[in-house]
Amino acid sequence: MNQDELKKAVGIKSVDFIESNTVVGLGTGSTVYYMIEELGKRYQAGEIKNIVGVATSSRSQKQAEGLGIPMKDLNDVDHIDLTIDGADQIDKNFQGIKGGGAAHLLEKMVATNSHKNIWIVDQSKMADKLGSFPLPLEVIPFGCEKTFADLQAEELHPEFRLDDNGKRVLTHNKNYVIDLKMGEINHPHLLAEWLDHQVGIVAHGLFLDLVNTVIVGRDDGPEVIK
Ligand code: ABF
Repeated sequence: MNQDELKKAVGIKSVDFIESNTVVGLGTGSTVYYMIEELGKRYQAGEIKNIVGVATSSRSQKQAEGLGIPMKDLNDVDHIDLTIDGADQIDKNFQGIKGGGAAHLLEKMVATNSHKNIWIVDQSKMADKLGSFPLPLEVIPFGCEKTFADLQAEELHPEFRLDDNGKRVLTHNKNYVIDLKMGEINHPHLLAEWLDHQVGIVAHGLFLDLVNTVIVGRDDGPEVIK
């Protein structure tokens, strides 16, 4: 199967884990796209009833609304029962890097307010160690050049993420994205701790100790791990 077929297979499989009468966090990305399509199909068929979705991006919000899935803001739900999201890289300890789609701040807000998290990925996302995928940061524009210089001083190899026109990408919250192209991350928890204390950094893409189940797209079918 090609990568898109692997993504579709895990997206469809993940909907098996969504129960009626629950609040579902809807992630962002090309694999999640297939999950939302399948969820919409099963919701419209009455196979899954009485759900509320909480989206991690306007893209997912619009897709779910278009399928008739009732949606609420994170502030308007008591909690989220299950969030299904994609990931950019997952290591052997099921730690993850997210944010390739620049939605990692909202994704982390939803994930940390969810009772359970499932990641759906094609097999290319699995790695022994994190870091070969650049680590995304969301940084406030105010003083961002100072933030950038501090990251350089730590030899974290920062780069502002640019769009096709060479302009700095803006997130949902009108912040910039800096990607750290530092190679293998040997101590993700230590790095996360340091990043969490840099005042200009709103969020980073290290999602540690958050996922309960990973569904990996394999040629012989989706593999459910954990
Ligand atoms: C999302 O999933 C983002 O964090 C990440 O960039 C994206 C990657 O998944 P896909 O390959 O499915 O687009 O949650």
